[in-house]
Amino acid sequence: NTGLLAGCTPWPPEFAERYRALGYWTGQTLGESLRQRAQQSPERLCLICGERRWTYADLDFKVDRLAAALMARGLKPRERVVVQLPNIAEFFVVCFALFRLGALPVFALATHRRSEIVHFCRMSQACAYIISDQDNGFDYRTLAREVCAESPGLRQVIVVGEAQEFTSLDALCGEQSGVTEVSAEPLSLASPQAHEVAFLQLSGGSTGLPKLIPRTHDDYLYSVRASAGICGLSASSVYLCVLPVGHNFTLSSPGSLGIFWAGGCVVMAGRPTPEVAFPLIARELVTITALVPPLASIWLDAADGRRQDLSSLQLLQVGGARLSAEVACRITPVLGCRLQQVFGMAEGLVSYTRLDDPEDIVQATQGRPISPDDEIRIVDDADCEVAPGQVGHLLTRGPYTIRGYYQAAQHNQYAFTPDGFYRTGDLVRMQEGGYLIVEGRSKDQINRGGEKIAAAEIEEHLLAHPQVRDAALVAMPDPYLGERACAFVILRESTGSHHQLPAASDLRRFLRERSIAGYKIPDRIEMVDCLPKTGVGKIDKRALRQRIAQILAGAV
Ligand code: J2J
Repeated sequence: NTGLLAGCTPWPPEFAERYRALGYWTGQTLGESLRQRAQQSPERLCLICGERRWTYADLDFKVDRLAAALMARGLKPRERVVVQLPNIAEFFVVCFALFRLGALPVFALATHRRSEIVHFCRMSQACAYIISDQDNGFDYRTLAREVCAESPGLRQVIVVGEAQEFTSLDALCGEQSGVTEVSAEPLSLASPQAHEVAFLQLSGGSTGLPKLIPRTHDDYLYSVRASAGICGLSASSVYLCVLPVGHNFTLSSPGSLGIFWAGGCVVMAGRPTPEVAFPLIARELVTITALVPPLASIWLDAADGRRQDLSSLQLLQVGGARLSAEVACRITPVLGCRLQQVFGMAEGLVSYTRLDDPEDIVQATQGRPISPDDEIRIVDDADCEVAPGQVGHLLTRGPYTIRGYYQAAQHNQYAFTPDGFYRTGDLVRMQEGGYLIVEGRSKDQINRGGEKIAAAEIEEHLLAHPQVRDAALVAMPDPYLGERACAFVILRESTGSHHQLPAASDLRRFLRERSIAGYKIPDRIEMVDCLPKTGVGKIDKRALRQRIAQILAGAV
């Protein structure tokens, strides 16, 4: 079976041929790219996690052993595996083992909870779920029990650390004494083909629950290689992995995969705080890292009175949300490194300021796309191209941008144009030289300091409360996170019932009990008697955003 995974949209053949002919798609898989690197420089340091220091040969070997063990346990090519791991080295053993098997990781965030994980398991029909025992005070085994109860397709849970009733990853990898189940020899697996889907990434979402994004080996490796080139990575690059390891930015822009491609070293940061990150930068001579804007602010404030030497740092990438000019202009003076703005999306398109761009471009734009074959259209509401320099909806198509979400035929009809452009939901304008400036958003999403919240998802949760009649989630300005989430809620009169009307704190508790990621709990809840409507009878979110912004401005 050489076709794409069912439920995925292939590139039309003429595009695929073109991307191959131009050398973007090379036919190499992610698993093979690690193998190649391990054969070229087996003794080079590849991964540092706490006191553990692995070479490329170490990682390659562990990957093969796990792949063999997973196969022995019945995992098959194209089966899906939800991977929810914190920033630890095992993440890469798991990913590459799955890549080599041709099984597909589904990258959940460590902050996701039952409601999201069950959704991913069901959506992807996952047969396995891989977690750490605990992290940041949270026990993932408890979560796994709840998830198993609601996800009939799950056959196994694999745990990094203390596995309790589940399967231990260490045992599978033969790293516990007396385990003979695994073969230490690299198995000759029928490796997947590069045009096939390698994994499912998460979308930020805007309508309902987050969609899954199928990325192929060919398209992803192209974006990784090109990103590594744009960022000047080499075998001497050292990347501090600060943001969640499975996020598209951290993984591929150029991220950990870019570093592995270049033969450099990835250092895992258990927490994104300066207290954890700065000593690691000083000790491991980190050269490059990636942050969201609020973290960049925290680092700048902490760096003023720092004790650590951060002079090894050459490049700080900032992306995921709008970077303010005030923060942008402090980075080089305070941290002594270059700034790079990154505007990207898990669906594909990534745009970078270049290392040799003048300062004003770096500070005031979100860069230009990776590829000469990234097609960009900036259009009005009727899909007509706007005049040069004007703001419009960003549509894009190209060698590493998906043509459809996973098993979402209906949603794909409006998320993509008939000729295959992805509707990013971002409002941008293009400056001379092809530089993009993100001016806003048309999608119904809150970007809470880089963490995306689909309004409809949270409104659904609120509407599940018996005393909520209607709810609308909108962004409100925040000096630190850029945006936070505010819910406007209409309550039902509790006529005839003895129940008191719920307070904001009750609604928050209700949401927490539904087990959703903490960052999605509204920062503010406003009880109202009615919600403003637009001409066509939809809730007027623009009016609500204005209302909460005014309330906040008045309250200052
Ligand atoms: C404003 N908004 C931005 C920026 C992303 C690299 C970097 C980021 C992501 C990412 C990524 C922005 N300024 N600099 O995948 O590979 C908003 C836009 C975009 C959405 C995508 C990568 N950088 N955004 O953030 O899939 O609204 O990817 O459409 O999480 O984040 O979110 P996500």
